[in-house]
Amino acid sequence: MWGMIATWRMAAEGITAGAELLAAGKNAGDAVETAIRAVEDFPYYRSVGYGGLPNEEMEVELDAAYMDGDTLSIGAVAAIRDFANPISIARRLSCEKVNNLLVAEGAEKFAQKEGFERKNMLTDRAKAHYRKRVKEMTARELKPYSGHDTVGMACLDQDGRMTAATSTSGLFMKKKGRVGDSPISGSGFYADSKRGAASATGLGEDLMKGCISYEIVRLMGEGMSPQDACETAVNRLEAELKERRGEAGDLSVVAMNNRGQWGAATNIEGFSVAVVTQSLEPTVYLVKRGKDGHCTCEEASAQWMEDYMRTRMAPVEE
Ligand code: SD4
Repeated sequence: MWGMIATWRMAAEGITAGAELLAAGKNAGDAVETAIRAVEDFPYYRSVGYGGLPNEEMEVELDAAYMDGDTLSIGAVAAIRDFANPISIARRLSCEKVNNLLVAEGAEKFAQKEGFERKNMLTDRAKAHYRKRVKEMTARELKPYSGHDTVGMACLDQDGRMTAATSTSGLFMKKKGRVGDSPISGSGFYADSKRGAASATGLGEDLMKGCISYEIVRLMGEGMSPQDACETAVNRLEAELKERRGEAGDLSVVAMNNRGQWGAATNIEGFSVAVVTQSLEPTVYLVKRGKDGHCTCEEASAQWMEDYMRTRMAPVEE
């Protein structure tokens, strides 16, 4: 069995490319890197890679991570600027014995030395979004950009190896130097080939309070299905946050176990996931949470898919 699950519809083309590798017997590392690079390279996805939304100072600072579930090796970069594919730099760092998580100039220096492609990641479109937001901003409340955000994936190859990976420009208008959950092990991602892999998207500050990706993998290790593990982790963390702090931010997660079963959960409206397995063509699902806290995945309609692309590519009205 092989498979991949990713946060948000934007990952559909990426997992399709990754699935070709998995079907051909390639490893979960190559598949997940290929899949994430496809999202990073597509300029109309506003919260990942090229075209990602800038921070308060109008700079695009990117976070990314990679984890190998066989060796538990982790590599990550945070607040890196001007490199085309942060995921590839993160994966390269996972091969090091130490210095696995590098930030800002340190990450850029490493990437430069290793010959990774430099690129100005700030597009005119992202600048237009920035100017629009500056005009609109009345309250200084930071929220995940609505519609589609961090890409996070869990992947299983034919040899039973699992990987997890993330890539994001983080929260729109974040402070320079702010780091979210995405490059932080156990929060934005976790993979253990003996149990499963998980990844998260939403408000990093809250996802980190529950180490949510590790928690999901832990629950799968105790015998829960990926779906139950995702729901349990989201519902418990949300309840704890509400009890202790009066509110909870956006929490959305995906997971796959080492048999290729998958699950997704969310506490928001409009969360979508992209899934492919040996027995399932690449498919986009909308994740809906019922009143009882259970989440169901409904296949996105052709109309929904069309509307999605149209709104993504529509001119930015300033
Ligand atoms: C972060 N979790 O930097 C990311 C952003 C995100 O949906 O996923 N937005 O906090």
